[in-house]
Amino acid sequence: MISKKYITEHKNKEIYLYHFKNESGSEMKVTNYGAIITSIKMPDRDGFFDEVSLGYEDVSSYIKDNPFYFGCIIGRYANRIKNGRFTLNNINYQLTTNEGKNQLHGGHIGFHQRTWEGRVEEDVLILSYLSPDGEELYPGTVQIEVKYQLTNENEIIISYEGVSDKDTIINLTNHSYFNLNGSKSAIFDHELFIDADYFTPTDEELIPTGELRHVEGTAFDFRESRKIGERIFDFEDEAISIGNGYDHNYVLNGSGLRKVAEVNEQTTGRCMEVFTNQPGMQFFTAHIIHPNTIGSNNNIYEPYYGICLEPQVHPDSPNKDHFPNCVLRRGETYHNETIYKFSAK
Ligand code: FUC
Repeated sequence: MISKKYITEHKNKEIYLYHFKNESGSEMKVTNYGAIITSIKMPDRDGFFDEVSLGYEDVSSYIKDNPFYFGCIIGRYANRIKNGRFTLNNINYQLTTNEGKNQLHGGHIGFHQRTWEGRVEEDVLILSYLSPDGEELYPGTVQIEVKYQLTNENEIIISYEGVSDKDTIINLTNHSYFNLNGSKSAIFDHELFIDADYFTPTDEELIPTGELRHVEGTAFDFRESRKIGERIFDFEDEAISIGNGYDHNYVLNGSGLRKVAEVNEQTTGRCMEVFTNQPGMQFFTAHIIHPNTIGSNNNIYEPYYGICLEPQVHPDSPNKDHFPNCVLRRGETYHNETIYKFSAK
């Protein structure tokens, strides 16, 4: 069931909070400002419901500033594009730049700071946003639709579609920070499995060098589930030191909609599986969260309090021929599907 509550007006548009509740009693809240998931409540092994995603209590906090990109949809291009430049159909494009000379997460005003149109169809919330030609200097007017659903099996299904009137590039993701221990401690003891043999190391500016590096024998090997904290501060590994922990894109094994990751938290028994049709996934351990950040439910966050698992195409794909395709041709439909499935053991 989805109920809708009016919150405020922002730049002449109405902002709502949509409250999802399923038959198992699990809940999710989403606002049409930034298409942000503001809250996810899931049971532990004793049936106790608690907050498993980082966020703020009030929607107004997100409108004021969401510096860590809690819960939002990122677009048009998730992660970084080197120098904010790319070439498509022999035309050189210069995008806006908002992190030094590079573009991060869509530029100055990304999709996470836009107001989306919302409509509810049964148990699905459909959020749409029309991104005009030239927005953040991207080519093409793109019609975006993001659908959010919370099933009775405790799956959060996010499906994305986009259609452009000109050839362009696109890479959408959701930037939720998960913490299966009720968002009450750092994520070092969370156990992680990622089905990937390779990751994409970066330079100091977090732009992939183009190398696909095998995870074997490195701190990046999560092919067998193990605690995130085990090697997170292996600073002799240059990649760990650049990312201040993990801030890296994995080259996911397989293709099509498949299981790519699993997180387990032993004290609560909570488990989250990730399924996606995307070729890559950014694994980020949230060192950027400011100490003493006041989050929802009066939780106080510190650095390393969340895990982002952001299915996507690899960062800077527009400038790397051997990286997955991120070009959306005129009239074609972009389709991304990602599922976060919760359970307790
Ligand atoms: C992730 C990271 C970035 C950035 C951002 C807020 O996607 O890859 O480095 O800090 O989130």
